[in-house]
Amino acid sequence: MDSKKLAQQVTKIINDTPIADIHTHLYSEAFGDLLLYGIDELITYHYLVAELFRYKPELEYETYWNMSKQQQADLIWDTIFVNNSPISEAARGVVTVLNKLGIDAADKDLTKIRTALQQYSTSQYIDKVFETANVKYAIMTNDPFDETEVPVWDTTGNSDTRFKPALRVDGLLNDFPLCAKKMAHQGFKITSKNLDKAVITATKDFLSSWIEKIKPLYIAASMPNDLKIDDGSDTAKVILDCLIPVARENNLPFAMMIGVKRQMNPDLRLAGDGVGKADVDIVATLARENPDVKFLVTMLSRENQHELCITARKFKNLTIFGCWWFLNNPSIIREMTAERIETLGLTMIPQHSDARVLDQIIYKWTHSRKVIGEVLTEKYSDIVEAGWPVTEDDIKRDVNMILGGQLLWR
Ligand code: HDL
Ligand code: ZN
Repeated sequence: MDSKKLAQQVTKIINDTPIADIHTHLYSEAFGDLLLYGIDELITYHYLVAELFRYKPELEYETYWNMSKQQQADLIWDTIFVNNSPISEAARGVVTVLNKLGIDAADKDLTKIRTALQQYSTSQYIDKVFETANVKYAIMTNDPFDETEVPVWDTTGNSDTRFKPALRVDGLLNDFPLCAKKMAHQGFKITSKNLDKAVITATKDFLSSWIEKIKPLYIAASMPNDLKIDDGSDTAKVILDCLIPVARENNLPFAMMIGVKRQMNPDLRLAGDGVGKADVDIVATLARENPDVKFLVTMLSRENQHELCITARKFKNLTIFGCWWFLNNPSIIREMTAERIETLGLTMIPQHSDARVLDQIIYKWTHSRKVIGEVLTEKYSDIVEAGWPVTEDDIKRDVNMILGGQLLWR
């Protein structure tokens, strides 16, 4: 197969393979306003909020936060899209979504775009977006401490199989006392403020009851760049005495998302988080000490990536995934996918979308499919050049393994 044909084959197969999107912040329609979608939500995505203040440093934070959603979108649209070129990854993403939905944005008229998108009902739009993105399912981020989300699980629950649950428990690491109150409110007797034996048992019972209730595909928590598990802290106790044992007892993967500097700039609210290099030895220690637990790990710092690849080579119970958040940019996706294939072959999950707004799965996967496809083509070309035949079926098998969700189950 000559290199041009190979490139065409890989591109077609990667575009035709329905994606298992293993980490998003999307919700099915049953969750009401928790499901964000549409042009104003796209334009006010927190990535673009941070960029807005860079173009308009004179803008006061509170002035922006006091605006209506539409006013915020108008300001970002004029600033980033009309008066400048929407050339950043998050800005380009909005343009890709409009293009893929067949909406002409050339006259840059936001009112016209809003009107064009009003043709869809919510369920029609969910269908349209999933079909356009060719995503088979999106794993949600379900928080058992979220006052808006909990009642939905206690009433209608989720019946849309395109949205699959994941149990996200950052609260237990970030604010145990508050979560203790909420667990008590849900009927779990938390008898003291310290993480003593009784409190750990009650917390594990709480987690197991939620696993029973929502049937998550994994348990997840994001963790700071300065995470420590050997200091006897509450964070360490929650991870070692609650989350890992509960993952083991329920035969669920434990997803650790490491490297966040939460609220580096609180004035930016959701856009205010930063990134820091973390200690990959923690991942190695947990994987080594818990060989019967499956760890899914993504790290936020570019500087951690090569070390994480090599650590994954040492532990068969460790699968690394995604180009998370600040890494979800073509230049870094390319570098990370190449070093992962070179060190791990196909035993890794190259990407997740992290979409917060439904429409984003269109652009996040259009952009990622292109880059991952280019790297795969290069790697296939290398083995073809070395004399190894690569068939269409080989490529289909491989792409479905890394992007079709198979690895999540191993
Ligand atoms: O903690 C996370 O899951 C992160 O993805 C944050 O939600 C972050 O704000 C984000 O949306 N990244 O894409
Ligand atoms: Zn996320």
